[in-house]
Amino acid sequence: MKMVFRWFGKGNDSVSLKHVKQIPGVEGIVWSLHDVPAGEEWPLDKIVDVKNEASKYGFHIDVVESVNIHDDIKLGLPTRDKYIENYKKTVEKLASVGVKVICYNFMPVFDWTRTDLFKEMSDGSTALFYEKAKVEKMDPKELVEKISNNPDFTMPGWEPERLSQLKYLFEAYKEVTNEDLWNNLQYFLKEIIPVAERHDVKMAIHPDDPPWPIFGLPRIITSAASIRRLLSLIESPSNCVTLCSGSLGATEDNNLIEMIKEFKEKIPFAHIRNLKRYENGDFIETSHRTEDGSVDITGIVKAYHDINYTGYARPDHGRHIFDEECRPGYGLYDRALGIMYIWGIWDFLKREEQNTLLLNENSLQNQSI
Ligand code: DNO
Ligand code: MN
Repeated sequence: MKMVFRWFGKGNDSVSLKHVKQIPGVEGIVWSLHDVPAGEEWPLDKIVDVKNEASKYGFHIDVVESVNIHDDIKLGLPTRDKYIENYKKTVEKLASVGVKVICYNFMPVFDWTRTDLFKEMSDGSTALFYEKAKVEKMDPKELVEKISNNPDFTMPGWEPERLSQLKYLFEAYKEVTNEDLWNNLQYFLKEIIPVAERHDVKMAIHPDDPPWPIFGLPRIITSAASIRRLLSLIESPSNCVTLCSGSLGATEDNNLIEMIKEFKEKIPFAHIRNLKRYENGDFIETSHRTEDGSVDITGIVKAYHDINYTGYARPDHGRHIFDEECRPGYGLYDRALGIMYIWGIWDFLKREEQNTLLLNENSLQNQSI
C-alpha cells in the first residue's frame, strides 16, 4: 500500500507540505489544478509547478484527483467532443510528467454533498454531516433561488462561477435518465480509455457521494453491481475504480470487504474513511477508528492486506480537531491520525504474516532434520 495525502496546492490549502512530510509513511500528494475550469486543457507549466513543489519535499505526484468532467459530456451534448479532446490532451500531459492514476467522478452538477460542513460532535470536534430529510425536502427550484439570494449559502463543489449556471444545469438534466448517463459515460470512456492505456495511466472513477440520487439528478456509481457494469463498458487495464469506503459505506447495502476481494485488480486507488450511519439515512463522518463509526475499517484494511494491495491509499476526509481551521474535511490532524490508524492495522498484519512464514520455515527445517 502506497500512502498518499490530498493537497490542494500552494496558497490554496491551510496544510503545508512541510507538515505533511512529518506524517509517517506518506510518499506522495494527491493533487489537481483547482483553478482550471472543468473541460479546459491543463497547462503544462502549471502541472510542472506542482511537480516541482512536491519534489522539494520528496513527494511524488502519481495520483491526480480529480480531472473534472464537463457537464456537456455527462449530458451528452454535441459540444462534448471538444471537451473530450481537451481531456485527452490533459491525460497525455499528465502521463508525460509521470502521473499513474487519474481519479474522476461522473456525478451530474455536484461533487460530494453534505448539509452541514461543521457539525458539532459530542467531543467538541466538528465533522461533515448529511441530513437525508433536508436534502429530500429541497426542491431544486427553491434551491436555486436560495443560492441566488444568499451567496453565503454554498456547499462543496458549488464553485461561485457555477452557481449562476445551476438553473441552466437543472433544466438541462431534467430529461436525462440513469440510462442516458450510462451511455454518456460509455461514450466518454470509449474515447479516453485507449489514450490512458497507451500511456499506462489508470482512470479510476470515484463512486457517487452519497450513493443515491439527490435533487432529482441521476446517479449511477453507487454499488458493486454498478462497478461491475462500469468495468464491462470497456475492457481495459486502464478502466478502474477509486474504492471509497466512505462514499459507498453511506449505505449498509454495500459490503466494502466483498468489493475489495471482487475488484482487487481494478483498484489502483483506495479512499479509506469511516462514518456513522443513522437509521433515518443521516450520516456523520467520524474518526477512522472502527468502533467510532459504522464502517469496518479494520476489516477493510485487512482485506487490502489479504489481496496484497500495492496501489495508492489515502485517508480521505477527517474531522476538524484541535481547533484547526481548514477546508471542510481536509485538515491535517485528523487525517494524520487516520493514517496512523491504518498503518497500525497494516503493520500488525504484516508482522503476523512474517511470523507465520517463519513458523512454517522452521517447522519445514525441523521436519527435514
Ligand atoms: C469524497 C471525496 C470526493 C472526491 C471526488 C473525486 O469521498 O473523495 O470529493 O475527491 O468525488 O472526483
Ligand atoms: Mn472519497
